[in-house]
Amino acid sequence: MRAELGRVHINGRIVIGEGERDEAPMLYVGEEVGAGDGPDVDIAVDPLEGTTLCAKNQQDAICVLAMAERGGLLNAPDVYMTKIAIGAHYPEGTVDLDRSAVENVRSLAAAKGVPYTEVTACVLDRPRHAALIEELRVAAIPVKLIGDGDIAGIIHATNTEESGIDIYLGSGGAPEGVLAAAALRCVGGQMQGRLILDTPEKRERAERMGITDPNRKYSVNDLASGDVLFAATGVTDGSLLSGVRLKKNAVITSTVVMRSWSRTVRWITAQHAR
Ligand code: VTB
Repeated sequence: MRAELGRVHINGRIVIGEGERDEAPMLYVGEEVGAGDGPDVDIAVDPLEGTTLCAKNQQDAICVLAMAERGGLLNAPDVYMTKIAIGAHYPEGTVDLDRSAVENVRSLAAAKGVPYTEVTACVLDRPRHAALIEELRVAAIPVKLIGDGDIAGIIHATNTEESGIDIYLGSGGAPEGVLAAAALRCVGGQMQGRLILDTPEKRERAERMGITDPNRKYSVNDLASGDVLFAATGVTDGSLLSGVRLKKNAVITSTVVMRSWSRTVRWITAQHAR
């Protein structure tokens, strides 16, 4: 990976990666990558988003990268982030993190012109979401629980016709929040996130990473700004991408590459000799 990145004409810096400086052998936060003779860019990676999904060969384990102009990606500490996301083409402010889940679903349903019991919410299946899931179910709102992988969950919320998901709700990793925001910059959609800094240690860690307001509500643009590129490759089969296929003499991969300025979405099936 290092050798390959070395040939890429960028002056890259990992801002979200495998760990703090020197604690991981490569792709660690602060590592410089690229040949150094191209544009100054910041890179966020999640080399295996959904390790448990991969271990169990379940849907939507992906390998993810986002790249932005220097300073374009929030240097998010590895803490939880409360997230809400919906697709494009809804009026700004249709949903808001400071409203209840049911209020948001009702508002989204009104904007979509359907009964709110026909709006499907995607939530990570975790004990910490018990109250949220209960609130939705009591209101008869369909809930799709996912075992892992909220980057894919958020992308699904922007692609309702294919995924059947209208809104993503709940908390997951903050780095995953930045990566999801990068994807939304390319495909459209609204998202808000707020870091959960519930201990002095987390607040200090965030402060060291330049976060001055611990209660800030981040928009898509606050999380990923300027020109942004997002790429994901399927590891296991999923609703987003096909997984890696091992053939006798080749490995087949399926990748999506998106760019914010052109809003192009490219689907690439690649054959790698082995
Ligand atoms: C979150 C989510 C990720 O792991 O980080 C989750 O953002 C971990 O949550 O998409 P828990 O600590 O509750 O297990 C993923 O689902 C996969 O990396």
